[in-house]
Amino acid sequence: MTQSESKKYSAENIKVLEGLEAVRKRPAMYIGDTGKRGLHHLVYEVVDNSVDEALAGYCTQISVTFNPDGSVTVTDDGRGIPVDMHKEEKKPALEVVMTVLHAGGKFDKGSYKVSGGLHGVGVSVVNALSEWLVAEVHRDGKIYRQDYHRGGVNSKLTVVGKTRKTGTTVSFIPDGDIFSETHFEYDLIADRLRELAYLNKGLEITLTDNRKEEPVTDIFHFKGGLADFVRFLDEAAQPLHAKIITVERENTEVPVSVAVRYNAGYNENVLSFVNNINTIEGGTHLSGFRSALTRALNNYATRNNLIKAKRNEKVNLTGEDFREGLTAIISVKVAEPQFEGQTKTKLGNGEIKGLVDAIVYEGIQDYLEQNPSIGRKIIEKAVMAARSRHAARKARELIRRKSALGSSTLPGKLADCSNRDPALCELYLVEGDSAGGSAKQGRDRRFQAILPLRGKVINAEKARLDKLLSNNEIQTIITALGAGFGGGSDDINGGERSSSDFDIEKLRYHKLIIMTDADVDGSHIRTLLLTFFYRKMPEIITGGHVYLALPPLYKVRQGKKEIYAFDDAELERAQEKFKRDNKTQKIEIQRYKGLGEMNPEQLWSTTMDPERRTLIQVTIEDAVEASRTFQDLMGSDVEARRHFIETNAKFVVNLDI
Ligand code: 0RA
Repeated sequence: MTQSESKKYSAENIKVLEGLEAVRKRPAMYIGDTGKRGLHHLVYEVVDNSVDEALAGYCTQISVTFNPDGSVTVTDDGRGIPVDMHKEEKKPALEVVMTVLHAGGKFDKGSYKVSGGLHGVGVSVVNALSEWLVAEVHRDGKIYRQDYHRGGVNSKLTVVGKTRKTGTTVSFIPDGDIFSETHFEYDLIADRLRELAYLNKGLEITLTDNRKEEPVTDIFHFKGGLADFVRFLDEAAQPLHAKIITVERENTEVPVSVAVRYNAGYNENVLSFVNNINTIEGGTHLSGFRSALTRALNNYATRNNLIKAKRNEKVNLTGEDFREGLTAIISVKVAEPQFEGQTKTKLGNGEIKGLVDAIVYEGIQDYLEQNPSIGRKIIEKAVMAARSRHAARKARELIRRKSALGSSTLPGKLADCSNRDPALCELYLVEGDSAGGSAKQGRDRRFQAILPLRGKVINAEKARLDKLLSNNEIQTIITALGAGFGGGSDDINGGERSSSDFDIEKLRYHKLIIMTDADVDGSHIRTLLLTFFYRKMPEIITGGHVYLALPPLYKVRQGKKEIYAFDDAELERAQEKFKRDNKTQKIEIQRYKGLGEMNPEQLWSTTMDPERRTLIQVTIEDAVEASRTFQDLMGSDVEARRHFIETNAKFVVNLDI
C-alpha cells in the first residue's frame, strides 16, 4: 500500500467510525437498553441474519455457541456474506456490512425484511457494541476472515484457508464498557431459538454452552413446524382432538401459516408472528384469522345443522365462544410490515386482514369437510361456551347492579383509604383475617386500603366464567377495584359491550399489592390471584399495577437490637453482624410462619411502609412462557401441577422481571 493509499484508507475508516460511534454513544436507540435485554438482542440480531438466509432458501442449519471466554459464535451454512468489492464503498462487501450502519439493506435479497421494533438494526450495530468481533466466510472454495474492534476494522479481509462448504460465522464478545451485564443466559436464548425453529419448519438450530465443565447442547428441529409449536404450548392441556388443524399457503406474496387445536379448558392462547417477530399486540393478521375462524366454524355448524338449541333457547355462536380452549399460532411473512402500538408489536398493514381471512377461511372449511368428527366436537364445545356466556352475563349484571349503587356498596371487608386519587392509592390484598386485621391497624389509612381474603380464591384457569363470577372473593376483588369486568370482545356479531365491561380508567388503585404468607398456602393464593388477573384482567398486569409484597422471613434479635431478614443469606449476614458487634450475648431467631405473627407496627415497618418495604412488580415479559407457566400450575394436568408446586420458587422469578 502506498503512502496515499494508506492515508485514504484510514480516512475512510474514520468516516465509518463516525457512523458506528453514534451507536456507541446512544446504544439504547438501537438495541432498546444496555442491560440484559439489549445484551441478548445482540445474539438475536446475528441469528436473524442467518434465519433470513434460511428464509431465502439457502441455509438449513444454524448453531449458536457460548464460549468459555464469554464470547458467542453464530454459524450458518448459507451462501456466505459476499466478499467481493463494493463499488461505492471500495471495500469488500463483508466489511461494509460489518462497519456501515444499516448497510444490510443494500444487500436486500428480496426476502422478508423486518422493520420497526428493535429487529433488523443490522449486524454492524453488534460490531459497534462488541469489544471484538470476528467474521469468517466460507465462499468460492476459500475461507475469508476479518477482525474488528468496537466497530472499527482490526485487520484487512484475508484468505485464511480452503473450504468446500459455504456459510458465515460471526463471533463476538459484548463490550463491558457498554453493557451493565455481559453474561448470556442460556434459557433466554434457548426460548427464542426454539421459537424460531418452530416458526421455520425444518430449520435446525443448535445451541451449545461451552462455558461450564460439562457442555450443554440443545437441538431445535421441528418437522411439524407450527403444529409442533401448538403441541408444545398445550403440553399440560387435554386436547379436544388429537390432530392439529393446519392451514399453510407458502407460495404467495404473503405466506400464511396457521395451526389450531382446541383443548378441554376455557382459555384462549393465541400467538401471532410477523416475519418471526412475536406480535404481542396483534394486528391485522390476527383480526383476519379470528374473523375467518368464527365464520368458517359458524357456517360449518349451520350447514351441518349442529346447533341443537333447547326449547325457548336461542343459541348464537360468537367469536368469543370459538375462542374458549383455543390454542393457535398464526405466522405471516410481510414484505414491508408496518409495526404500530406501544411496543411496536402490532401489525398495521390494512391489506393483510383480508388476505389472511380468505386463506384461513378456505383452509379451515376444507379441513372440517375432511375431518367432520373434529368439526362436531368444536361446535359442541362452542355451544356450551355460549350457554356459559349467557349465565356469566347474568352474574356480571349482578355485579354491575351492586357497584352502580356507588361506594356504599363497596365490599364490607374492604377498609378503604381516604384519598380518592387512584394514582396515589394502594390496595393490599391480604391473605387471612388475622393478617388483614394487623394490616388495617398498621397501614397509612390516607392512601392504603386493605382487603382481607378469607375464603378460597377460585382457579381462573379451570373454572367457567359464570362459576368464576359467582365466587365471593372474586366478586369482592372486582367490586373493590371498581374497573368492571370482561367485555371487549371483537366477535363478528357485534360484541356485547356494556357499562360493566372492564375499563382500566376506572381502576380505583394504581398499586395492587398481593401480601401472602411465605408458605405453600400463601404461594398458592398468590398464584391463584395472579392467574385471575392474568387471564381476566391482563391490562392491570401489563399496565404495571400488580405487585407482590415481600414480608421478612426472620427476625434476628440480640438484646434490644433487631434485624429483619428477607432470605437465608440475609439471616446469615445479620447473625454475623451481631457476632461481630457482641460475641457473648445470645442471638434469637424468630421465623415468621405467617403475616399474622407480626404486630401492626412490625407489618408496617417491614412490609408496608413505602420508605422501607420491598415490592416486586409483576410483569409479563414473555407471553409464551407465562401462558405455559400458568397452564402448568393451574391447568387440569395433575402431574404438571405437582411438578410446578415443587419448583414454586421459580414461579416468582419467571414473573418478576
Ligand atoms: C447478502 C447476499 C448474499 C448473502 C448474504 C447477504 C448473507 C448474509 C448473512 C448474514 C449471516 N449469514 C448470512 N448469509 C448470507 C448472497 C450473495 C450471493 O451468493 O448471491
